[in-house]
Amino acid sequence: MKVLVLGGDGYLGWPAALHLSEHGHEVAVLDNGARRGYDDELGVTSLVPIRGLDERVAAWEEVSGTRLPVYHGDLLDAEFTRDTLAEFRPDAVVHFAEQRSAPYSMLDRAHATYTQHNNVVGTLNLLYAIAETDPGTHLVKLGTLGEYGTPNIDIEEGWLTVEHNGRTDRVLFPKRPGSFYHLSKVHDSHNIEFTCRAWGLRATDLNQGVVYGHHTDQTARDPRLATRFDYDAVFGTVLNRFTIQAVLGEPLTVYGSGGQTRGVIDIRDTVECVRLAVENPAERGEFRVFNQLTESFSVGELAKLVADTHPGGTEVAHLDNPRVEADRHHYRVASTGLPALGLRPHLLADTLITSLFDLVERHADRVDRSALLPGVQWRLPGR
Ligand code: NAD
Ligand code: USQ
Repeated sequence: MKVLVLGGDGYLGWPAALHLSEHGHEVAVLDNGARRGYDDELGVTSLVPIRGLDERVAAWEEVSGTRLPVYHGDLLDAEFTRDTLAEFRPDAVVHFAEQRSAPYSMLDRAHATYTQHNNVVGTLNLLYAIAETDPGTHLVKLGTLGEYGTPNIDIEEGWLTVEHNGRTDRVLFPKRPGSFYHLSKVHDSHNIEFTCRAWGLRATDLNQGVVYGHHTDQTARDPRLATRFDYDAVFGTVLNRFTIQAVLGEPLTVYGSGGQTRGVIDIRDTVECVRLAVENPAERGEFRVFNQLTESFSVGELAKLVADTHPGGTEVAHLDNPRVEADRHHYRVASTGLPALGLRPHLLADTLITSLFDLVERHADRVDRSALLPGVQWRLPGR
């Protein structure tokens, strides 16, 4: 299939593009470089050094013998987005290209509006581009498990059958997310569902949990193919951060009691889920939702796992939670769609954590320790 990967320079988009390419698909990537710009803005860098997009692509061509065309540009540029689809004519578009940090979206008004504008308008431009070039193109969109929040009922796979006053309907599962970033994903989901209903588009919304890990089979082949690995309190995700903190001898920063529970997934399963969704498209007019997680852990359990695996003594610190989130709650998430398509998950094991320790040790001198502590507050000042 011809697959266009949007956000193909990012933590997940890059390895997903290589995974699809390795599996025989004709892949092109699009990116506007925004993520590297946030690094400059925040004064941080990926723990693992990464090459520029064109250099990475050249390295992949050298290693695999496969070409990977690049489109440098912004989804906010509607004409560029439409022209790219018109030129490449993809069977599927995999959409990773959003501002994806919850703390970044909560920095202040400017970052909240930037996040929602970038994500919601970028996705709308893409929906129009698909409708205008080929409405049969399958959109595989990265959503997030955090769209649902932590309701006191089981979380179903996107849809919920509701009985009310003697009548029954199938409705989108009610959403109660925890940041302006997570809200942007909810708005996207509604816009995408509407275009499936109104225009007959076909889409798969992958409501993914927190990703951990670094290598995939493809990125491990050459250091020039490495994907980014964020450790700072704005872009670093929880398990990746805990492994880095353990190696540096810093306390693991558990926010609040650590009782908050999240779905998680290994980066190797992320890329495989994307392949499975691409190769098994939604029907025309269908808004299909998969919950993309393989296990659930509380933050406290993740900290304990890392502390127990690390050979040195590791301290676990409970910081005042900068976020507004429940830390005692029900959490049971349905996830049957991707296993039914053949997903065989990598479960979190101490071997993986140990390999992350090795990775961190090799690059520990690149860490700016001052970027480890959380600075972004969810609450209004003085409240
Ligand atoms: P990332 O920030 O590393 O990658 C996103 C890429 O999109 C970046 O390279 C950025 O430059 C690009 N981009 C952003 N806005 C763009 C625009 N307007 N036009 C063109 N390119 C643009 O993020 P990631 O961790 O790879 O996440 C990718 C997707 O997966 C995001 O949508 C995110 O919400 C979702 N997701 C990530 C995780 C996780 O733990 N990393 C978990 C669940 C869902
Ligand atoms: N947390 C800590 N200590 C830390 C970092 C995080 O206790 O040092 C806690 C947070 O309070 C939160 C949980 O760990 O309860 C997860 O935080 P995170 O920063 O790892 O992940 P989150 O902000 O939820 O966002 C990440 C990605 C985002 C994706 C989301 C999936 O950045 O793109 O959408 O995971 S989900 O959480 O399922 O919505």
